[in-house]
Amino acid sequence: MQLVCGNRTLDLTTPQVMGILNTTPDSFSDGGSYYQGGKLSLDIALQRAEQMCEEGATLIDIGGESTRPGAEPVTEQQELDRVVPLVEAISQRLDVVISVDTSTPAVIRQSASAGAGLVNDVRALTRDGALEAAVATGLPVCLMHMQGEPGTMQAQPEYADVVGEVRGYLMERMAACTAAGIPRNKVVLDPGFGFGKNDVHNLTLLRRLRELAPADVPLLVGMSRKSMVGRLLNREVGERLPGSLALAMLSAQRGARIIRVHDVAATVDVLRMQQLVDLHSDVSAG
Ligand code: YH5
Repeated sequence: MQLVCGNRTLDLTTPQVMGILNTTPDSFSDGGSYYQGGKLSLDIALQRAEQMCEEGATLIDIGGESTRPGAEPVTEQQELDRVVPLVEAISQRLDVVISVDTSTPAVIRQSASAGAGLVNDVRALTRDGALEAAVATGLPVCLMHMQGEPGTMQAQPEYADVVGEVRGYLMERMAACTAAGIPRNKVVLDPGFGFGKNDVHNLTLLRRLRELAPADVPLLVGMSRKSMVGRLLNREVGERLPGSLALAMLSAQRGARIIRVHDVAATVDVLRMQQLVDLHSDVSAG
């Protein structure tokens, strides 16, 4: 299974690691890591991107909007200022697929011009003009499920059938994309762990991950350092690596092709070990 991301092609036969590069000043998990004197430092962010590549990330996800409840809403110009220069700097220097975590049409268009290879939208291209912008780039898209809106989505998430509803939404958004001109082989689907889901919803979606997408459509998952790890294991945000690694392995085992994480080196090790076991568990190799 391959994904053509602009001028780079990802081989998804083995699970790939997407490193998170958060350019918001107020992120809960890695807040303001790349700020110096209150200003986003291109140099520091670039160094972090380089490090994640050396550690084995084949995608870098750049986000400029915080989806955490209570976060300051970001203007289009702010998002452009945070994301586009970084996309440009990374694409000129590093051999990696750049993913942009955005719902904003102008950010989609200008990131693509600056060298992005994937459009990652937690709103699954539902904003006015977003689908058209994505079509115009010719890039693959990651469509994520979310119940509600970022500010309030965790208040009271409810489903009659969480797997059926998430799958139904993802199939509907994929159909909207193919109808608009994005071919099926350029669609990635994501259940959106923690986006309008309680712990039982999240665990059910992980356990039944394979039911969420057709076998030929790759799944992306993101659980790294999220609150579900915090609640399930009673861990503060700085103590969530072991839980996050376990979730990375379990999702790869259940068919996830792209794993979105903060801790690239550790995740790459875990996935490599899993691959080695699979490789040597073949009956004929016994
Ligand atoms: C995702 O799952 N998530 S932003 C809270 C945390 C830690 C991390 C409380 N963008 C996803 O990473 N894109 C985000 O600790 C995403 N899938 C895709 N495709 C939230 C996030 C985070 C939130």
